[in-house]
Amino acid sequence: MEQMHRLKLAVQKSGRLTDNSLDLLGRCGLKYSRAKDQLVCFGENMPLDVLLVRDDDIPDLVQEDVCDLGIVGLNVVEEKRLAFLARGVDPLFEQVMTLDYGRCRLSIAVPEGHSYEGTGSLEGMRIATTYPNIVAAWLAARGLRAEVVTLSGAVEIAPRLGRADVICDLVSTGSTLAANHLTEVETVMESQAVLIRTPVPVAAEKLDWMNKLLKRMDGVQQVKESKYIMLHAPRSALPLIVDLLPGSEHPTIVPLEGTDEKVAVHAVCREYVFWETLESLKAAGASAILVLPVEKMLA
Ligand code: PRT
Ligand code: ZN
Repeated sequence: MEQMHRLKLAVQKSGRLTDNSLDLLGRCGLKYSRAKDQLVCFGENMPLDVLLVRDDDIPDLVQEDVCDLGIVGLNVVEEKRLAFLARGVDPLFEQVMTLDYGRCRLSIAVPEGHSYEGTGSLEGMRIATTYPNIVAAWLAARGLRAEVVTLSGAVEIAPRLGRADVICDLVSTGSTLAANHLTEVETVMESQAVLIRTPVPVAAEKLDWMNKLLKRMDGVQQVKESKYIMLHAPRSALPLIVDLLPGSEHPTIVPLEGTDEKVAVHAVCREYVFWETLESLKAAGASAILVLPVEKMLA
């Protein structure tokens, strides 16, 4: 197939998002060849090529129309979007869907022992970050004046080096902050991997596959969250129990042999089923609760 008619999707080459992103494409049915150190994976069964690049370059590749699609952290997308706007350039990438991995938050953290009494305490401070545009917008929205110190990495040691008073960095488990004697005080944004696309109309030859890929990605997302729940419930508790089932419409109610008081309830839950939900179901009278994974779903 002609090169120009192939879809191009940018993915992080080697980092926290790489494995999940390639796994997602695999679940969408893509088979590709990946030679060691190669920058492009050629799709063998779809007219789709995967460019493996640094995550920071992904929005730019979509911006410049080198790639039609990209998978990258929302934190990077938002920082680039604000950077383009600050330069008076229209960002040419838009978020299509969240992908539910690479979750983290961009947070402000202060050195242990630093007295923090709300956002007002940040007034006049020096804040070290690799996300200067997001931090500046967050401060501006709160009418705070603080100095943003832009670093390219190792933000967590900036206070110790005297380069800043506080930091704003990505946090997932919080162990990096703890190891550096920093206390998280504000969440500036929540982030996860997202799919971005160009708002520029793609060539008709590519559009079919683009739509097909987006539908499959959506399907993979739905199935991942979905669980099949089976439980026994006293008839009297049915309304309450059905109410507690997360994201399920029209559960199946099945009579149980030998009893009129109890029924079996079967439902597809389209939201994550937490232990807390099961505990609430049990407290409402449910018993024999089973949660099963859903393999594929065709709506
Ligand atoms: O080489 P390249 O530029 O592509 O990679 P990178 O080093 O810039 O990115 P990478 O692979 O570290 O992260 C890619 C994306 O993963 C980020 O843009 C986020 O969207 C997401 N992500 C999720 C994270 C984290 N969790 C995370 N914990 N990115 C970075 N961290 C770092 C954080 O900066 C801090 O240093 O991990 C440390 C904190 O982790 P905890 O667990 O100690 O809190
Ligand atoms: Zn990066």
